[in-house]
Amino acid sequence: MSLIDLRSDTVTKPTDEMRSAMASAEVGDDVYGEDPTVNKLERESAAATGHEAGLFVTSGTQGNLVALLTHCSRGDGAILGADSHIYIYEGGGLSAMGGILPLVADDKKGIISPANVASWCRPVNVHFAPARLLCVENTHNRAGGIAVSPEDFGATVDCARTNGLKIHLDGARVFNAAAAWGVDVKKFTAAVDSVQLCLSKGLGAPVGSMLCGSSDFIARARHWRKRLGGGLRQAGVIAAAGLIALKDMSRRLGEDHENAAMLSAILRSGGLTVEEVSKPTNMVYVQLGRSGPDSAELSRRCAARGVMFGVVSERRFRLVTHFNVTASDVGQAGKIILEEMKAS
Ligand code: TLP
Repeated sequence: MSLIDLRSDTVTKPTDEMRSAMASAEVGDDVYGEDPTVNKLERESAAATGHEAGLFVTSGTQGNLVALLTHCSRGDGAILGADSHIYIYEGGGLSAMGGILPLVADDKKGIISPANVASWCRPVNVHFAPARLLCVENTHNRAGGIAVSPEDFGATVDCARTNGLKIHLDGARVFNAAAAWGVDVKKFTAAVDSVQLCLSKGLGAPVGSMLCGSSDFIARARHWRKRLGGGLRQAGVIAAAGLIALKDMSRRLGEDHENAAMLSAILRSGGLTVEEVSKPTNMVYVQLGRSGPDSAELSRRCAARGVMFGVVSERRFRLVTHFNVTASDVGQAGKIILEEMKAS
C-alpha cells in the first residue's frame, strides 16, 4: 500500500538534485562566517526578499523567535493574531525567552485589520506595555492557508508604520502567497522590517529557514541565534539543499495549489463541508458535522488505507498538498475519505 501523506508540506523529502548538491557542498565553520554555501544562501535569500542581509536558522520557529527577540525588549508588546502560528504553535517562546507581552488581535480572515492594529497603539502611559512590533502571517495557516492580498497586506503594514511599529512577517509559506497572487515575493517581503521564510515546507529542503532584514538587524539577530544554540558549524551541507529550494522549488508551487483545488472539489461534491477561502493555496480545511466520525476516528480509518491528514480539532481537519503527492494521489485520497465517511 502506498502512502499518501497530506498531514503537512513539512513531510516533503529532499529531491535527488538536493541530495547530490548536499553531498558535494563546499563547507566551512559558519560560526566564523566561513561557510561559503551558507553565505551564498544568505546573500541569495536577502536578494530574493529585497533585504540587505539574511540569516540561516534551524527552523521557522527559531526564525520567528530570533526576530521577536531582536525587535523587542522585555516588557514590550507585540501585536499578534489570535490564530497566528507564533501565538498558537511556538510554545510561547516570545514570553518564555523574551518577556514579550502578546497583544492579541483578530486575524480570522488572515490579516489583522488596520483599525485593530491602531487600537493597540495606545498613548504612552505607565499602565500599558508599549506596542513595538506587529507580526503578520502570509499565507495564513489556521485561516485556511489563505493568501492575503497585496492590498490588504499593504493597508495593515502601512497602519503599523504610521504608528511607529516594526513589522515582522512569518512568511513560512510566503512563496505560496506570491504564487497565488501572481506577484514577486518582494511585494510582501520588502514591505516589512523582517521576514522568516521556510525552506523545509513546500520548497522541499530537509531543514532550515531564512530570516532576512537590514544588515544591522541581522547582525543583532545573529547574536540571538547564537544565544539560542542555533550557531551551526559546517551547515553548508544543509544550506546546499536550501539554495535549490529557493531558486527552483519556489517556481512550482502553483501545481500544489491546483491539486488542493481539485481535492476541495472532490470532497465538496461528496457532501463534505470544505471551508471557503477567498484565495486558497495548498491547504484544505474540512469541518465535520455533529453526526458521523470525528476527525480522529476518520483519520485512523483513512490512515489504515494509506491516506494521512492532520487532525486540527474534534470536528476540523487539514489536508496539505505538496510536491510528493500527485494529482492522481489526490484523486485517490479524496475517494478514500468519502468512502470512509459513507461507511459510518
Ligand atoms: N507549521 C506546521 C505546524 O507547526 C502546525 C505545519 O504543519 O503547518 N509559521 C507557520 C505559518 C507555520 O505553519 C509553521 C509550521 C511555522 C511557522 C514553524 O516552522 P517550523 O516547523 O520549521 O518550526
